[in-house]
Amino acid sequence: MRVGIVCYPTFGGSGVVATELGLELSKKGHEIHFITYNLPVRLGLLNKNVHFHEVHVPEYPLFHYQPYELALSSKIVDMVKLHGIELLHVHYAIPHAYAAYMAKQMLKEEGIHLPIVTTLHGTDITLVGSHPFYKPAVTFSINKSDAVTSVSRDLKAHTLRIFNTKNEIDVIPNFIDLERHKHGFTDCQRVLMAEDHERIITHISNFREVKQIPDVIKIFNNIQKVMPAKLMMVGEGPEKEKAENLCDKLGISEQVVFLGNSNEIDKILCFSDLFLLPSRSESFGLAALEAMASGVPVISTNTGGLPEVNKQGFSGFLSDVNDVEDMSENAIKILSDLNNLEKFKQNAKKQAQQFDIHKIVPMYERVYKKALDYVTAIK
Ligand code: GMT
Repeated sequence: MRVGIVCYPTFGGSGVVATELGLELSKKGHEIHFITYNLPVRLGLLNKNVHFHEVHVPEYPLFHYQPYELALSSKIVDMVKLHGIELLHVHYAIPHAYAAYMAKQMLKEEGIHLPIVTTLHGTDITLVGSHPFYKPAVTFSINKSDAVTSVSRDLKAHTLRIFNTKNEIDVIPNFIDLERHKHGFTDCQRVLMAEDHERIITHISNFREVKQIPDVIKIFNNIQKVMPAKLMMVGEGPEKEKAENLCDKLGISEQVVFLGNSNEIDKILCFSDLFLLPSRSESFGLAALEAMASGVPVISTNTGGLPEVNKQGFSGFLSDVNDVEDMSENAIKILSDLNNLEKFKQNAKKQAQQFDIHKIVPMYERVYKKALDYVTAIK
């Protein structure tokens, strides 16, 4: 099948899922066309099955806001016509599902019927999409999609609660390529980061408020009072400076390394002992799944879709949002005994197997087929 994928090309989870999905589909023989404003960060070399079409938004002084969705819908129309794209899969409702609908209508005028599959990722529903400024447009875009998927049962329930949706929503969880996270101890350059006797704690995110970055620092502060430890902070975002200041105030700056954005997440996770994700809201928590696939247990909150990913007392522990004391105690419980730590590491890997890319991607292929059949039947 020739599939167009629209996504954010950044380090965010939705862009990562879209890219990994496209790459896996291309290995299965589908022809994939990424349509977005930059080369997606996890997209390597392009080949006969993987194409990238950049959306340009010309600057014009009259526009206070440059009209990205206009440029995107025009690009979709052009690429569908040029490459014979048969189905469009948009990741993140805003503004992608909206632009896709416009493209679909323009193509219809020319007798081309393009099915639209929309995947809801989280903040497009829970934070941004439910804002009164966007809600009517998001509701409309969801209802006009030919198929809608959400990355967790919780996100589906959330969507049904706050939007007047008429469409069926298929839950397709995020996935992981377990082969990529398979590494022997010798592959891990642990010595570069910490001494043998130090435990390595990791957090990866976009450093937005929703990630509760100060809680990450406070939990680590409690851990390092009990055992020698280092904290790896991976990512960039608005809360980073505040985090650096908090480390300074707590006198732990020497033990905290801010690594910035990284394309080598698997290498960092390879030498990590524990992953912290104390988010206020999280539709799935792809970063936690990536950690588990590398055998890193997870201390998280119990919000949103996290209980569908991290299993209490097995792959890690879950606590109420902001319960720094409970999360610190659980972290110390896992880390203080090496046998216990090893058991949690093995369990984390086992739990990640549920989300094996080879189990999940066929679910998307079934949704594509359903959307294609539906559009063919009604045209
Ligand atoms: O918050 C992020 O990490 C970025 C955001 C995005 O849209 O890229 O992530 C959302 O989608 C991910 C992939 O489906 C999920 O794993 C994240 O849980 C979700 N973020 C939130 O719900 C806050």
